[in-house]
Amino acid sequence: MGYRIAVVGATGNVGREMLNILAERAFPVDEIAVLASRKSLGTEVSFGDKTLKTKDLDTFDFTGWDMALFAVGSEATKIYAPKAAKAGCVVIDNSSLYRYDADVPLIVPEVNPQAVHGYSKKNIIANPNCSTAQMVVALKPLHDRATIKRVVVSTYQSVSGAGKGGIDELWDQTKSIYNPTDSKPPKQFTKQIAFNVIPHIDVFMDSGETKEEWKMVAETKKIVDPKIKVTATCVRVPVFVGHSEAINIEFEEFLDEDEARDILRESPGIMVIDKREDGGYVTPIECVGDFATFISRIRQDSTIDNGLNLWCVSDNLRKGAALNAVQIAELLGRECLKKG
Ligand code: 11C
Repeated sequence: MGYRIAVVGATGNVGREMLNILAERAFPVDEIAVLASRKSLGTEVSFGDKTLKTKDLDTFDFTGWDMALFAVGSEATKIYAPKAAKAGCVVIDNSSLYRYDADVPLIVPEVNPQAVHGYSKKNIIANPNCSTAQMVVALKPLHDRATIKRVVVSTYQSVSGAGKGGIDELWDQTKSIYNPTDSKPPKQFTKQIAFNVIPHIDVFMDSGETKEEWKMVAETKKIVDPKIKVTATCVRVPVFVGHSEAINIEFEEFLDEDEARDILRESPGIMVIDKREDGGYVTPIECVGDFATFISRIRQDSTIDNGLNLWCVSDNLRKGAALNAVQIAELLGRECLKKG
């Protein structure tokens, strides 16, 4: 016996990946509803070898549905997630709307699976920001061994994090470099993204940091440990899919680089590719379509007593969004909503 699952925002990049991953992981589905806003109504999406037509989110009745994976912006989530939750359908939400709500668990299954039991307070579980998800997968096993005091992270985030508009803008600008008569002013990003990098993701806050940087701090504290100090610089780079992060970690105790490599190798959701030779590390293009978070360049930071540096790469549409949401659904099914 399986579940009745709704995917909300099924025509977007993340919604489509959710459907792919539900099929790839053979999630036990009895019935699936693919929902979208009116403007995408009737659009067809693939689910395994089936083609499904989207239904109208506005008129959909969530009663009798077990879980809804939401991949729409915060505004639509604000309207429809409470409706679904009230109808008894557990919402797994990819937007940032509920992440910082004390009554909503924020979950990365490899890190804080125990938090799933808190779902029933609001019938909502939040999925973290993509740049946080891959980082905490790497931090957690190291924190368990040597207690992390402080993290300094610089991100190199792909344009797909900004949705289809981001992908189109990089594609169009890249083409227009060779055909300048075709060039359009930037719309999605504040400056040219093709052949450039932009140290700005999401809105600016009073502190001078961006919301993306703030999210990495707040979400790491909620998921891993509120005592960990995090400082982030988030940068958009001209890569279509795959976020990369250079992470510097300061621990309470000494942790040798070889031991850290062994710990990470044994940890769930992680693939270590770390040869100290040309090409012995992972780049974002190599992680596209994969489930793992890849770790390379593990090395001691000799400028502090107990420090390590590492390079962390993952598919932001998968571990950073759709995969993590499906893993939460699997966890919820296993722990709380058992069938059969
Ligand atoms: C980006 N990380 O790369 C963002 C996208 O809070 O879920 C995801 C934003 C979020 O632009």
